[in-house]
Amino acid sequence: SPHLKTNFIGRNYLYFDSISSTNDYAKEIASDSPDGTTIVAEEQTSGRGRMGRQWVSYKKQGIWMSIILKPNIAPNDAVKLTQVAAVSLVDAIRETTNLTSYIKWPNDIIVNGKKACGILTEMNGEIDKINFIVVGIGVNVNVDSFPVDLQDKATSLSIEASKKIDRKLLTASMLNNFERYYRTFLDKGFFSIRNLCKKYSLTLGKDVKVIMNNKEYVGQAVDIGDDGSLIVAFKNGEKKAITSGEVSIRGL
Ligand code: BT5
Repeated sequence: SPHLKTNFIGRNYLYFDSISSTNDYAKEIASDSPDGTTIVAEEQTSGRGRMGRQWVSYKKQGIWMSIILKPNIAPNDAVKLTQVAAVSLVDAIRETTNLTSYIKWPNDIIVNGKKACGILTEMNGEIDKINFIVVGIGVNVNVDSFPVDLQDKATSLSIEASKKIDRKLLTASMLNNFERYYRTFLDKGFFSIRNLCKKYSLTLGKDVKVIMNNKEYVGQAVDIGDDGSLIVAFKNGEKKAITSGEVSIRGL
């Protein structure tokens, strides 16, 4: 694509008409693939979300892709790449559609209150060393209708913009932005994109429900930590940095 301005992200580009899951395939080939290898499929037959959830990936209606990365960072830092992908998506969506989107921490991109993209970051490595990371990105670009159970929480860019969106332009823009933010993150650390994460956040300032050890707690999201975590202030005055587990915005 002439629109791709990257040095290494997406330079090794593997394209499939149909695949089970680009993340699964990426994990299979990662050890033998160069840094930045990008896998794109027109359709996924077993697209996945987090915790074994399903990801609806209709043929030619979205961007279903995975990026293989081999950074020299601590395994704990892998989650920050979800935030790198999220800010890249918000910029790419604005550049190609003019739509304003927001990050629902940690991995959803929301347009007009509904989920338009999801990110699934997976890591392979040991306690002290990363072998590779796969950042999976699902964007509902031209999906025109969703399964009944998703209709009130999912949307597509074409539905929100009331017009078809060029998937190639959006993919290139996403990869261009991703490489830029990824380099900034590697060179300068997460704090260099933290302000953008805060600016684009839908979660900050909202009441959130946090599920920890099977118990539900209600608090207010007050900050994004310098490690990409969500800082939640609870009623008893305690503040906690949430790095994993489930956070849901009440009322969304
Ligand atoms: C995610 O999980 O949001 C991560 C989605 C990552 C998908 C990409 S596509 C390329 C790569 N290959 C894969 O196999 N996956 C990645 P989570 O936060 O767990 O959200 C999953 C939930 O979102 C589901 O349980 C549904 O409720 C909802 N959902 C499913 N498909 C959707 C869609 N197309 N659009 C919006 N919401 C959806």
